Amino acid sequence: MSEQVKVGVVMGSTSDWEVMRHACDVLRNLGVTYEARVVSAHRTPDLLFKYAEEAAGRGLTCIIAGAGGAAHLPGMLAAKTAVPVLGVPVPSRYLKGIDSLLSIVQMPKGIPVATFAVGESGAANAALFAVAMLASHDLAIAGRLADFRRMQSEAAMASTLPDQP
Ligand code: RP5
Repeated sequence: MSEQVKVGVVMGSTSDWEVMRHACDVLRNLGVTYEARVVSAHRTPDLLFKYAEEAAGRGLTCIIAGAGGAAHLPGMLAAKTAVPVLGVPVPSRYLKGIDSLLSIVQMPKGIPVATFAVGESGAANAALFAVAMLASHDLAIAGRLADFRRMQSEAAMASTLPDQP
């Protein structure tokens, strides 16, 4: 039997994948089960409602939602489920993601979306945040997160700058 999916990763379009794959990479590398799907607020609104309504019953612990432009997806998901939603603003063609960021971060009081940086750093950090939440009650995940952070620190300590003139 396949393992229970813990984290949902959704995005408004296949064009978001180049950013959102960084969230999936982190989850996979740290051994957290996830699913990745396209769910669009404006192109497939009924699917959005269904995904949000079924999230808790399916055992999702959080949903990482990436979208660009007038990025309704994270906020609409959060409006339809109490499962925590982590929003990732995807860079947009004309406004470079400022539109995505403001659309996601400026949620009115009452329905929160935890909003991360624009682009791949935001996608990766949203996944690391999800891992940190899971780590609080899963020792194996906590151990892998601690190893990741230790290796990251060691790499920074071992790094060198080019020779100076
Ligand atoms: C949003 O519109 C998506 O999240 C994507 O960032 C943006 C553009 O989508 P495409 O026109 O590339 O499918 O819904």
